[in-house]
Amino acid sequence: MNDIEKLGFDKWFQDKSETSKSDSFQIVRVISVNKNSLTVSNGKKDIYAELTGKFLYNSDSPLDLPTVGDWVYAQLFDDDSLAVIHEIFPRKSLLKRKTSGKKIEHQLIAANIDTAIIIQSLDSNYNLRRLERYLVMINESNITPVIFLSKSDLLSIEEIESKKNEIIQIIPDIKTEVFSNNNKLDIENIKNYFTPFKTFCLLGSSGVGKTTLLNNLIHQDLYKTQPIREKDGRGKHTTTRRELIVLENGAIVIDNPGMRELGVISADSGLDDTFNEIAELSEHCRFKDCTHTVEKGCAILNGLEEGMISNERYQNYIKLYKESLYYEMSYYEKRQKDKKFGKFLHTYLKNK
Ligand SMILES: Nc1nc2c(ncn2[C@@H]2O[C@H](COP(=O)(O)OP(=O)(O)OP(=O)(O)O)[C@@H](O)[C@H]2O)c(=O)[nH]1
Ligand SMILES: [Mg+2]
Ligand SMILES: [Zn+2]
Repeated sequence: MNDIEKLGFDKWFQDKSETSKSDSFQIVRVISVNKNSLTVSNGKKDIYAELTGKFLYNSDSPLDLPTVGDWVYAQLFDDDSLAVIHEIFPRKSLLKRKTSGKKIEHQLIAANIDTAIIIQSLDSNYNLRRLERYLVMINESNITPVIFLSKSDLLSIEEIESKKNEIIQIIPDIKTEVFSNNNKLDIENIKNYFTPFKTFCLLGSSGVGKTTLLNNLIHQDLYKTQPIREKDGRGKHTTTRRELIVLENGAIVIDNPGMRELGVISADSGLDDTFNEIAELSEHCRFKDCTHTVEKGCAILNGLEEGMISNERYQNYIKLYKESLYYEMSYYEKRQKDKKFGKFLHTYLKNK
């Protein structure tokens, strides 16, 4: 196995590499992104990197810029101490969120992730609706999600069981693991998730213990952690940049700053995957453009009535669905006549 294969450059990428480019450039991976500079790695060392002017000139969206986890074609100078990035390699997956505000833009979280680990602490951070939001974001991106519930040392066994069961009922097909960063055995168990040469990404609110877990995985207090605020139990946003590191077994892990909010979501497959029991029913709605709010013959409303889907799930689905439609509206502002949205808005406003 060569150096970049050890950094996660697998067959999928090999098949996408172009000989003309790999002859003139080196293939390196972005391991951290700061405001004005990047760090890349060729598997041997970390290299300070910059983008070519042409690159910047040609990018008109944040999606065109390299993010942590990206593979790029670069030229190396000065004894491999400076890299100039020419092009981003095709991405196997991309984790992004939409920032709300007047103009909707994307913020990139990480690229080429195999598994996203959503961490919630079992105390005040635990929240099923937020969990669903994370899942929608991950499911949009063709990445396998797993759920880690941290700080089990703060709760009784009964409390933990009941929370875990709540999740399993709603999200049965995603692996859910309970652990405490203070328990060595738990950490040993959690370690098994981190398979060599695959890329993992730690997601979750500030203060849930992402960096503490990372420090546990590398057996060193290398990265900064901080106690949560006493008055509201929230984290202090200790981690401020995304960074990729390689564990001793070869697994690749990206720590992330805790997210304040997940932003708006789009009505891509993510929503349907996360609410698949609802999405499946929607295929049986009488009308193709059913908004699932008032229609006669709506299979979802029927399912709700018959108790096939829970009211909580339904409410959250509709909320996210609305959000996603709103997002699409502002994105395609010129296409306001879009039938689906027009109808939705019409029925929605009428019934408000
Ligand atoms: N009791 C308990 N405390 C924990 C556990 N894991 C982490 N902590 C504590 O929670 C606080 C926050 O941990 P961090 O690892 O900094 O949290 P983070 O998720 O990296 O937060 P950001 O970097 O701000 O996104 C620290 O004081 C940790 O010691 C755990 O399993 N049990
Ligand atoms: Mg952190
Ligand atoms: Zn319907």
